[in-house]
Amino acid sequence: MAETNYGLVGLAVMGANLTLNFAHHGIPMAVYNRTSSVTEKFLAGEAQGKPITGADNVRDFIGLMQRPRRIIILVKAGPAVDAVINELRPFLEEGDVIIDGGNSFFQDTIRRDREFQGTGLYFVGMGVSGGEEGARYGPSLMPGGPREAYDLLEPALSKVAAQVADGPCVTYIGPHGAGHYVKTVHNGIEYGDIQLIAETYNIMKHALGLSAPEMSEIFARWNEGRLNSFLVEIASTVLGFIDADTDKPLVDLILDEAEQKGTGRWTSQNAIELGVPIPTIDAAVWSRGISALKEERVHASSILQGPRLDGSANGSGRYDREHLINALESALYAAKVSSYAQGFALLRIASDTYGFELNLSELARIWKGGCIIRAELLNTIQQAFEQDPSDRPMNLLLAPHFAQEINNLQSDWRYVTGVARELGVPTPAMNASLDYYDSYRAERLPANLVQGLRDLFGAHTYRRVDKEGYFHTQWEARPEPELVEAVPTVPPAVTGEDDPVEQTTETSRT
Ligand code: 2AM
Repeated sequence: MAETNYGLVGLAVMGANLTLNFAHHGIPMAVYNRTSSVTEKFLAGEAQGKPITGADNVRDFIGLMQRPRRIIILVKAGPAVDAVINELRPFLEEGDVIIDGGNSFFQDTIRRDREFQGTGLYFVGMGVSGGEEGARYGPSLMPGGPREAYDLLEPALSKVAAQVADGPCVTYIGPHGAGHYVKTVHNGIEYGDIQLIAETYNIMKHALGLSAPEMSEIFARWNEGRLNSFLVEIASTVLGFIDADTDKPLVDLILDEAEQKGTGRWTSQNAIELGVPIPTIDAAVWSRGISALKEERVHASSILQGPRLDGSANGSGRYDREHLINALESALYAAKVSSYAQGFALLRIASDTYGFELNLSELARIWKGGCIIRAELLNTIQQAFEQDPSDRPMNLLLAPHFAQEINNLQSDWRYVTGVARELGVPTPAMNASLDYYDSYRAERLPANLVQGLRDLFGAHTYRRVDKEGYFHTQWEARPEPELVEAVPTVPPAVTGEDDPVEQTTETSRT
């Protein structure tokens, strides 16, 4: 077999397909899997006739590669990654690179990067998006870690990544956990996109009583325009699929319980930690959660009332079909832009917080191909963030192109959310996107009253619009507390977050 520097550990679906992708591009591969029968089967099957060799133990596997070795690990995220690293470590030599291509939690990647520092070895945490198909024919790759390790990998990664008009869908993301962090947020954005598409379908279904094949055609038409994207395209495919056994649209036979592997939740958890609002992704996460409560929902549907959801609104001619379909297209697009604005705002803050040095324009570029959220819209996002730092929008909604578009679309957007409310069709993500937009553009929010309430019950202080400083007010004349006899068994007061705290700031009593 030809000499190689490249190896891969973990021959499940993603690992096997990525190996075939490397080999297809003329990069010989060494492979290893914990269960050696999997390796044997792969070598005798799909890998036949290709420059792929394997070993049934780590020592021999390492011996198949020249230095500096570049070993991709594609095993289940979590302890398995550490187990594989520990197995490989004794055999690695100065300059070798380990690349974790799984869906690892970015804090684990930061820890592993730290553990590799000073060892002469390199650790790269690489997000891989595009599923099985992407891994085989061109994924979007998000490698993070030491720059010099990336430079070593760049020629091969550029070949195996998806290719778009302005280059391969790979770039150096940033140090330590940057790659896995960006992959996590990518998945969060994907959750938002999927939920928005599902809600749009649901409104269409209930307001107009359209069949799945009819809606398939509408999504196909939308895919020709500004909504052009992989997810809208496959929404059309799924809605148009007829089940051979029953001759019914398959989508109508699929149980309405959405599952999740956790990356959407990680995105929400991290955003909460950083105090960055990403309500559309949050809504997508909890929507999957409530969908999983199928039995409870079925029970509740017979007790809790709302408008009838039988498509009869269409029969009554309540909504003009063409008008509503066009408005739905506008609403889906506007809601998606708002969701991306949130996602990119999170990336910007996280980049500052964790020192990821993210280039937002480059992220939009490498998401244009290979990955699940690939879409026409990313071109415009890439351009918006390409500006000089002084012209770069703080928030995507402020990019002149998007601001103008949304200003024009918002009446459709409001109409659609109104229709959903009227019919009792839940649209958490669509509403969250609109609420984000309305909150972000609000010169004044009711947080003044929030601050007033907090100051009354907890002396938390507030600031004023007309004077500098922090203030506390004695809001009401309190009766003198009555003296009570001391009771020996009174438990200590539990201090909650919003209980009074010691004032260190300037306060003024009015
Ligand atoms: P296996 O075939 O031996 O189970 C997805 O589960 C991939 O990760 C599989 O290739 C699996 O190997 C591998 N994997 C899971 N846990 C592992 C571990 N602790 N050590 C090594 N490989 C592991």
